[in-house]
Amino acid sequence: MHTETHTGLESPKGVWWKPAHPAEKMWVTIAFVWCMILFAMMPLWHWKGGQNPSGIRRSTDPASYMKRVMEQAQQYGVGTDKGIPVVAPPPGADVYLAAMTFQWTPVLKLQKGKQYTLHLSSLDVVHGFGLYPINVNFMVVPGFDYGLRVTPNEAGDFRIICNEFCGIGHHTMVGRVIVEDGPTTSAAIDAPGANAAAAMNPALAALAAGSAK
Ligand SMILES: [Cu+2]
Repeated sequence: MHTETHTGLESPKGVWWKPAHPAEKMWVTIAFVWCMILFAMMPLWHWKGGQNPSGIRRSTDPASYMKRVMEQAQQYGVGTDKGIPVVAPPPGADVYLAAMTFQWTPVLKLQKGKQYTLHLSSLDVVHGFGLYPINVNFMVVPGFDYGLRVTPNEAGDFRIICNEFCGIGHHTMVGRVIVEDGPTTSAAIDAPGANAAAAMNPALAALAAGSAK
């Protein structure tokens, strides 16, 4: 039993020159082999994991991104939902979703089984796109436009939550994605047919208008 006491100033007697116990050698070998397996998994996950973003990313600024969101509301707007524009872009379209303290704009109506390019960007601080109750998470960063190729495989009324703490109203930052089985209708909207672009938050509309790019 090791009964000797020592302080941090006097180092304990070394034993490194004594041969290692076979069990210790065994554990070192297992740990090393495991390290090598994990090391090989990194590039393997990159190619085979299927978790990589689709690679569309470009830099942007809040004003020009908001301008795209506005244009989309003018083009594909189908109504409003609690004052937030609802857009129903056709399959294959580029869909622009903006995050800001403390809301997601616009509400998206998509069709099940069709592919879209979902663009995400923040107009202020870092937010997190979390699709509830499905496990989809993506960071939404100001100044960058991330385009993800998505194909909704389930119809339903989903909520987007923010999973990156962004301020006092973080917990109220809830967005909405409606996935319909078949062509989109105006159901489940407060004001079908209302001018979606006009419903845009005036401060945001001014931001987009001010960009003039
Ligand atoms: Cu947040």
